[in-house]
Amino acid sequence: PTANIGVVGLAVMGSNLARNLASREGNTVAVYNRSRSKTDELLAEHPEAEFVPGFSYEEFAANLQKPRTAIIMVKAGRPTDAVIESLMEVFEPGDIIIDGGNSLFTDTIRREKAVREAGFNFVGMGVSGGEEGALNGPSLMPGGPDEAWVTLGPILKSIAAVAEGEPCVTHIGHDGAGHFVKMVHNGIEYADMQLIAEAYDLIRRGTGKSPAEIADIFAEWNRGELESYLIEITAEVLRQTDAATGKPLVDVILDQAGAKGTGAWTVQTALDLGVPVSGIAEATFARSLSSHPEQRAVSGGLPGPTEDAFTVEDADAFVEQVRLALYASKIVAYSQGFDEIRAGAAQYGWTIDLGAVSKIWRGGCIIRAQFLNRIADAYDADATLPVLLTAPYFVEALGRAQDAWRHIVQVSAGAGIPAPAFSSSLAYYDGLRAERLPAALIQGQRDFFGAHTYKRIDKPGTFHTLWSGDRTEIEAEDTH
Ligand code: NBP
Repeated sequence: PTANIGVVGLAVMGSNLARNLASREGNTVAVYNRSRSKTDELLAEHPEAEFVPGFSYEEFAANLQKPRTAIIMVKAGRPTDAVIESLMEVFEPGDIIIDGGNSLFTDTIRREKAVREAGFNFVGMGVSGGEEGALNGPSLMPGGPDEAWVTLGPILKSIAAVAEGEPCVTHIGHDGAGHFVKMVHNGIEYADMQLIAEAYDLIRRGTGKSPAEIADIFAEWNRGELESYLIEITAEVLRQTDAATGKPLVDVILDQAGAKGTGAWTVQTALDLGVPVSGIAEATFARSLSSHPEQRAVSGGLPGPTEDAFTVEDADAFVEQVRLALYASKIVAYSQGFDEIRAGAAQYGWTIDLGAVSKIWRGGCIIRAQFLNRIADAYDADATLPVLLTAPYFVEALGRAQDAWRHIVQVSAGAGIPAPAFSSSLAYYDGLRAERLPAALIQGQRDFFGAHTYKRIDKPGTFHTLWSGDRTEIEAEDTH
């Protein structure tokens, strides 16, 4: 056996990852694909790479040094289970099976348990950055046993993206921790994209600037605290002209956003954990709303604001207010995402270093940004920070932005321009700040119709008012 690492599944992600591995000093890569043609293609197109092809699972296993270490890059779901089962038949105890696909973290928890009980090591690894990342340096989020990390760590460090001199990979935690963090990463990506889209829409409709002019604004923003890959590519998309019509490309693209489901997973999981990720949820729902042409077709005639369409007196000032609203909302969205990771770790018994997570997202992945350094600083200063946005740096930034943020939310509501992520982020912020919430009234209602009881601000215990009797208060069993 000559290979120190193997890849199963040679579609676009697997073949790019295999090429990345093969290009690094010290790696010899065993490759296998169910249908032979993909393996033949990879070998023919990349004679420079030191691949050791196998044409059966037996051959693939025989080509690997022990402990055998294999990364699976096949379709998530049943195909991944099928490959794991096949590898377990030809591997030996102590060998390491890594799932690099986009698996749901609960599947990873289930698989890790089954594979471990059979004597193997199982690593569920989030891989971010798409095809380009897989080839040139992804952000990697492996979860699994410490034992596997000893062998795997150096290999993964050799292929990961590098940000500020550090490889974008860290051992996230046990079993499903890596795929969980990758899921939340994708959810944050949804929120970030929606916020940028709202900013563009408000500027366009408020100032009448062209997409090309707005591209210049985003390019300018990319030189400041918003510097990020998503802001950078937004400028490029807005600047693109359609060859067929001569119009801005953004004006000929159908306004229905698709989704592959990881945003929905993030929100579903947050609901189960009781974590308000309103920015991610609104972003996911906004894509859903856009994708219902039949509903939108019958809704165009709904009455809008009776006041005249909004006029912006000072376009430069307005653009700056939108920038501040975007930055503040982005802080909220990331804070909520990290809150979900914190809650997930508590629920599933993972120890996750949130600062390390923010650092490995600085390169290779879609949400790579300057901003992640500020998050790392916040967790460096206080690793147990209960709410990320209460770190001093963010408090200052939110304080600086909040008047503009409130103004933009008012203006968008007044003008009838939807800004669900801007406004829900502000509502979350004000909800956190509130000294008293109307939740007291909700507890009263719950006690009225369901005897769900309430606690008092002035003494310990659990209480119930005899609503259908004489309305006196009695001490009650805690029925939560
Ligand atoms: P696909 O998701 O399109 O899967 C195709 C591969 O799965 C082929 O190699 C195919 O083999 C193999 N496969 C299937 Br389908 N069923 C199989 C089975 N029962 N046994 C063995 N192999 C089977 O490939 P991809 O687009 O390269 O994505 C790979 C993984 O990476 C997925 O989980 C995907 O969600 C994830 N992904 C991540 C990103 C990202 O940005 N992180 C981007 C894209 C994809 P065949 O050639 O014999 O049909």
